[in-house]
Amino acid sequence: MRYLTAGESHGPALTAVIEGIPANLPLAPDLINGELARRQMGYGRGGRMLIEKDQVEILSGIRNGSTLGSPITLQIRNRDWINWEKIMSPLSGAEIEIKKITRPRPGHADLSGSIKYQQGDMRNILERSSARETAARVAVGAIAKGLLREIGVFVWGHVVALGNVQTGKTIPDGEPSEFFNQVEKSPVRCGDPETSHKMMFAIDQAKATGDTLGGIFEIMIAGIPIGLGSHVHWDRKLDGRLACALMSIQGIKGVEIGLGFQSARLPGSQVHDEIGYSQAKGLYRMTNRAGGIEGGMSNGEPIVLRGAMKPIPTLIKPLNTVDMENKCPVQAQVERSDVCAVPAASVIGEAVTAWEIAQLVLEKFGGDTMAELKERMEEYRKYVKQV
Ligand code: EPS
Repeated sequence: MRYLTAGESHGPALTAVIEGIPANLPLAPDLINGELARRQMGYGRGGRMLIEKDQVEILSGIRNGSTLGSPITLQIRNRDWINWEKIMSPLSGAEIEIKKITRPRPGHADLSGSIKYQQGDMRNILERSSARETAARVAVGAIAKGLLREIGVFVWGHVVALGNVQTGKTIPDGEPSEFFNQVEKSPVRCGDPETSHKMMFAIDQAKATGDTLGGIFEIMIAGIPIGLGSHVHWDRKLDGRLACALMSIQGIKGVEIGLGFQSARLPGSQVHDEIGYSQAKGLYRMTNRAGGIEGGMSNGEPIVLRGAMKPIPTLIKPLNTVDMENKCPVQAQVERSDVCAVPAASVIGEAVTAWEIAQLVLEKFGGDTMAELKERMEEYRKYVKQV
């Protein structure tokens, strides 16, 4: 399985082409639109989210509500395009004078990108480095989530920290869906209502001072059988693949799995998960500090990952920079932007990890159709149970 996305933030549309989804996966546009709407929500977003109402158009690969096995093309139009048609025109000699962006924002792709691609106008970099691109990845991830649901795998995300406000509430063992119902109700996607309010207040404060806020989100993936990924080669390791997926989201600066960095500070006896066996459960772990991954493979426990997002680099009270026209000190470009996008990042985290898991499932079990995939997984699950 593979996919590509294309599109500029203020261009006509975002597009994704996906290859390798098995045939006969039921897929309604509403399933994708629901995920797109979740990504757009979140306290702390800027004016752009009032303009956009992301809706997917399916251009290929799905017929009568079901996948065909052929490449799937998804398109999400940018409603803001009508305000940018001239500035973003693909034609040369647009009649309006285009104001070049020459004051790179510290923390953004502006400076390195403009040097690397020899662009005098940094808009030619920021349009593609913008996190608008993640709308396409969430649409792709919605399909992966749909596939995983069919085989009993569920992916959830929530916010655990925003600036220096942290929630002490962790995902409960067993049935986490009630906890995640609470998360869906929170404007900052936090499972604890009291902390949600504190987080919203922190966003208000950052906004009032022209600043931005980062945070940490957590992803949980349940229902994965033992043995996804592999210990035998570096690029087949499940943890490596998931970390890469999360790190590829705009603004992510760190990834943890299970105890993560904390495991480096604790003795082995407080890090590793002891193994038990019962008739009812089969083999199981007494704790899940490894976050469901050992030796680059799933160990049957839920996978738990965290992503740390830096504060958005477009500040209303801008940082110091250099004007690339004359190398004089100036203040960075101020573009309309969000104050905080961590709640959205948790939805994007679900999407990119769901894609990676779906890909690994197909690598292990193969199948041109959903029926084949389900049958092979069922057989394997039976085998694991009787070990
Ligand atoms: C972004 C800047 C803002 C965000 C955008 C990401 O866009 P604009 O410059 O048009 O106001 O709103 O995010 C989205 C458009 C989105 O759909 O998430 C950036 O610089 O990364």
